[in-house]
Amino acid sequence: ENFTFDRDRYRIIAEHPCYSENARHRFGRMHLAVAPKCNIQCNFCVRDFACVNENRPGVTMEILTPAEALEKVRQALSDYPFIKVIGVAGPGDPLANEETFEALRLVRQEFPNITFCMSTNGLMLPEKLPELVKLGVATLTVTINAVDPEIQGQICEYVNYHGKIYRGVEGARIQIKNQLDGIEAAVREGIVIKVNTVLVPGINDGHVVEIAKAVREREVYIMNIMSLIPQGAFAHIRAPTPEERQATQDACEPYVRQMRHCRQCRADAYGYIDQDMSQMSEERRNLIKI
Ligand code: CLF
Ligand code: SF4
Repeated sequence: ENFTFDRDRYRIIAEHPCYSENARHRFGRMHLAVAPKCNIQCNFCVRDFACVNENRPGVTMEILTPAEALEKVRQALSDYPFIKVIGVAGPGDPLANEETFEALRLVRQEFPNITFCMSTNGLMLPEKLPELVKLGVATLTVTINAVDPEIQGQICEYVNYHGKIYRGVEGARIQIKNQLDGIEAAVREGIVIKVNTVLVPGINDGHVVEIAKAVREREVYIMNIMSLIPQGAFAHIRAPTPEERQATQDACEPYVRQMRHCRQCRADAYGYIDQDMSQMSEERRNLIKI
């Protein structure tokens, strides 16, 4: 039993372009932009764009219904069989949108073995985990920008938890607890966890190693430190330099494996992570068809 599980886990990681550096040129992913709503307000996020916790901000993208998402998956998996991962990464928070679950239910009925991935701010993770397990979500990203509520309170303006608004430090306490409890529970279910951290100079740059230590204790597989894209309430903060980002990654490496090849994909990106087909002409897309 354990052998099968380990073998599955090994294959899932080896074929995942974000979890495995070697997979990035061989295997692709497809994001389904089915999740427009968010339940928190990060200070670097401008609504109508995409969740900056995972995505590069772009022009407003088309939101798909679950049925449209299924059709897109059918087409893509038949034309581009190198796509091994179906993910939901916004443009809002996947767990705050019922359509996420509906879309994955539809896809799962037709593709029993495809890897499901998701990227979330973690606020609803403890509650939604049973549904994720049922759908067979294998890899999950939780964005943790601080494990100290005083710091997270400066990064997130408010969280909307069960219909109530909690501001600053108060909201941060709820979110951090749910992120860490949710990760522990997800790891117990065999889900392979990635933690994304947005590096915000002057706010969390001195604190990222503490995040790495906290996630190490919880058996997180890999950490992805991303550069702040200055906008919204953080428009006045500069982005970290590539050297600063690398130094932070190096400082965290002793605690948790570092992903260094993230492309900050769009919430509707598909194909290889280095070659987003959502931004290509049909002519170029056809050239890649198998
Ligand atoms: Fe998508 Fe994210 Fe899954 Fe990858 S992206 S939900 S873990 S399948 Fe990958 Fe893109 Fe970086 Fe994300 S390169 S933004 S880390
Ligand atoms: Fe924006 Fe993502 Fe933060 Fe929600 S979790 S406020 S979509 S950056």
